[in-house]
Amino acid sequence: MTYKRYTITAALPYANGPVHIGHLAGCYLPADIYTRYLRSKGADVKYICGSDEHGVPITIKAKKEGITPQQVVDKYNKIMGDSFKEFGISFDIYSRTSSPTHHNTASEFFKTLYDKGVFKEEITEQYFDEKANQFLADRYIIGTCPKCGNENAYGDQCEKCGTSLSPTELINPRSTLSGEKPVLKKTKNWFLPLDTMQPDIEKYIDSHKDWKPNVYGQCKSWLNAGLQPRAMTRDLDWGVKVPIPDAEGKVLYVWFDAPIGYISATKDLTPDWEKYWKDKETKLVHFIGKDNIVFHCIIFPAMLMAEGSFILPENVPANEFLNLEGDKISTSRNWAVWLHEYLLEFKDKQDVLRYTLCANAPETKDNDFTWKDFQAKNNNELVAILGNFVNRTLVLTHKYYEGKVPDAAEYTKADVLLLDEISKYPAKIAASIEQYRFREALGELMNLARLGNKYLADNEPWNLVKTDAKRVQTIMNISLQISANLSVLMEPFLPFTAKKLSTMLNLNEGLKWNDATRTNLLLSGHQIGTASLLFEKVEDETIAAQVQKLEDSKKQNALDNVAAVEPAKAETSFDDFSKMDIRTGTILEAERVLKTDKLLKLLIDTGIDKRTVVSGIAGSYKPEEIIGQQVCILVNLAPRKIKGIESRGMILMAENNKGELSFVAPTRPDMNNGGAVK
Ligand code: B3M
Ligand code: ZN
Repeated sequence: MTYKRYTITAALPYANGPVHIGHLAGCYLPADIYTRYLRSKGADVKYICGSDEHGVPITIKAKKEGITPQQVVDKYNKIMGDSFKEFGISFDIYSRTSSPTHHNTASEFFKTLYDKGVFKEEITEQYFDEKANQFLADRYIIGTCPKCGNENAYGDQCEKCGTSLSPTELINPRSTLSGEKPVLKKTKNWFLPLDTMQPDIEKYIDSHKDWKPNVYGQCKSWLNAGLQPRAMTRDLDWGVKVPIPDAEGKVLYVWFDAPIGYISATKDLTPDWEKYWKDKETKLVHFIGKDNIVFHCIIFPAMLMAEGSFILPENVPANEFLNLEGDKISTSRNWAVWLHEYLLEFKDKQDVLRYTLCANAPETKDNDFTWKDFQAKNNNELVAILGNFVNRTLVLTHKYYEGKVPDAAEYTKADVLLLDEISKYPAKIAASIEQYRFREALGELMNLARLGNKYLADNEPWNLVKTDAKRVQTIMNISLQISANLSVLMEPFLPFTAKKLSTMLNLNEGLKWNDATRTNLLLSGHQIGTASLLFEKVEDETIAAQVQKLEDSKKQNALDNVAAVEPAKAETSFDDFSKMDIRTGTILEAERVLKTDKLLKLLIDTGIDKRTVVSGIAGSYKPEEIIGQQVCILVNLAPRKIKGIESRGMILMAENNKGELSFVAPTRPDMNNGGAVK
């Protein structure tokens, strides 16, 4: 099917930190290439984005920085928007979900579904932090993932295995506000009945077997597991207020409002927004990262279906993750290449990063960004192939013809074949782009530059010029045509370089993609501008400095981790301390306490007596490995019943910042049991 227009979206990034290379490679760059290509084809296309300013990630950040959520989003909306612009990410609009348009649009959307009776109203038990006096939605709660065992899974999703979760599924839940174990408390929320909608969603997904295997596969696995109703409201105070009676203190679930953000942004962009969202002849494509698949492929389409007047996403080309030097990119560990910092080192080299990230895009599997590879791609590909070809062509044109395009006197057979091959490149590159295979598309673009490079190397115009000036004219004419075509075709990938090259060639502005099927964009006699290098070599020292910077942040992290100790306790008196009777002792027997993960039942020789102590150390020690272990034991602690066993005393343990325990024990081998610890 052919489309009249395109609505292209890239995931709305949370406005809680600056932009790094993982963001760029994940969706903004591929979506930008796709959009620029469509524009070059003359298509009617809108590239929509903005920042996601609701949800727990924002309020958590605000708490950390000691400012209000509004201050957080104001700060990062600006920083992020600037970074995108600097890297040529050509959004038609970069909006934000805190805008009035968005609040209205999201409210209306909810209200429509509510009035249609779509939601199931239900009182359920939700986790509540009594200390913080707050319900714990989504990222306010962490615990162990029931699917993969990751101990730090969020209440809405496990980032390790990608499973979407609800807080009550977490094992050992804890509040990220206070670290406390939360209690369950009743509250009313509104649920999208994904269970009853499953047949329609299934039909929709099944009609898109053409989606990338990772995307289609994830959707199928959710469907196979059976969809569950999902709450579309939250007991929180930051977000879009739930626009119905009886919903005091509740806001829309961030994943309900955020995708509607694409619609509100389009409204902010054009009064004609409905064409881009409601006309069947519009192709809607969402570019996202893999952790957002369920929301864009199942939940948002379900919302759109329930509303009834919108088109559905035609494709959701999600990328996998980009790692950095073999390690997961992490904002909190400062393990990232930040766009604004990159520009300080590599001024005017946006395209080098765009090139590297596209050439290495995590399209089918997670991929790694390394500085060594960045250098290699720049030096061996951009400089040695593309830059070298264009530079030789332009320099020779100035040298031989004072910068005027020479006449192509006569084509050889090989020339004719070459020209024919060149004319096929727009279709070749387009085919890859249209299948969202951007690395492959970029590879084809470079193949065109390689053709040019080889043509010069094979024909050696610099030697031939002494004997066959006429032939050299043809060679240079063809090389110039290839350069012109390259400038048109590289635009989606390397927009800054494309601009530079087209200025150097003094090309007509407004050349379109299909013009590059011609091999006569430059007429003979056309005056070209001055030549300068398109790319410069990146030296070893520059790369070493970047690697060093990452090493430094690793070191800093290690220091921060050490610093992350429990706060100091209040002062105590010597008297109070001496009330504690602590003795050296030896573990005689040890066994697990049934039906518990953490507890061991120990028999201790305290020198005074032999007694039973229940100790929460099973996570760190196996019973059989601690028989005979010397310990320090507080012997005058009041007895306590633990799991029905009377525990008399407490073993002293030290804990590291990973929560692992170690005995605090005498280091001399000749310490008798019952020795006083003072
Ligand atoms: N803000 C998640 C993210 O930044 C989320 C995307 C919203 S897209 C509508 O990964
Ligand atoms: Zn998991």
